[in-house]
Amino acid sequence: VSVTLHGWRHSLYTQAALVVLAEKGVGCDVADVDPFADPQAALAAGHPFGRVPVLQHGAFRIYETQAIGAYVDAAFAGSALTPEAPKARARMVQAIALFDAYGFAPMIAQHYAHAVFAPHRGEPADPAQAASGLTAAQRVCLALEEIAAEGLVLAGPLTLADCHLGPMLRAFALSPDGATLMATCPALDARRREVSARESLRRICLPVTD
Ligand SMILES: N[C@@H](CCC(=O)N[C@@H](CS)C(=O)NCC(=O)O)C(=O)O
Repeated sequence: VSVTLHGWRHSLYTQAALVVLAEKGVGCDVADVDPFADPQAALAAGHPFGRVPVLQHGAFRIYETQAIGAYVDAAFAGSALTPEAPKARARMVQAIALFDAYGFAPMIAQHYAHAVFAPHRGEPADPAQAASGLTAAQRVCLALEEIAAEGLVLAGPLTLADCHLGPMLRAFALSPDGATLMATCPALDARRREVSARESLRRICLPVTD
């Protein structure tokens, strides 16, 4: 049964899903869908909100990156990316959920997009967006630092939280201001470096100019 990920190589949610697939050792085709250039293509790929990624496994289609990760982890052999212990499992879900709810918009859509991605690609960037994203990112980094320092997840064995946050934190720290903020969160920053160095991320997280 074939596996296809509909996504865009610069989409960090697409990268997060690809990291899960890579860490599970699941081979997949990538169907290129740039939701910003072609919103219709993302709708056609099966995402009712016109975003990426969308996973297709045979006749089964699923969107929302956390759901894709949980499905791939449960449906395929390979090392488990979900802890057995209830507290660690709950922390993993919490880290992903809090990042999606409070982290992605300021850290990625505002700060990374306007401080790193757009300027490096010669696209219009708004420094005010970059600045307000950085301010809002402080609370998110502190919340994730508390989780990493506790050590149930974002420490020890790789979990879905590392796959989800890995490409995001790597991207955020490409900005000098982002890196400076991350450095105030030692457990989180150490984990960010460790996960960024994995073979999967080195292959999947491309330079912004590619
Ligand atoms: N909640 C979604 C978010 C996906 C998402 O926001 N993807 C971005 C790219 S990283 C996107 O497709 N944006 C297109 C748009 O906002 O029009 C998930 O978890 O997969």
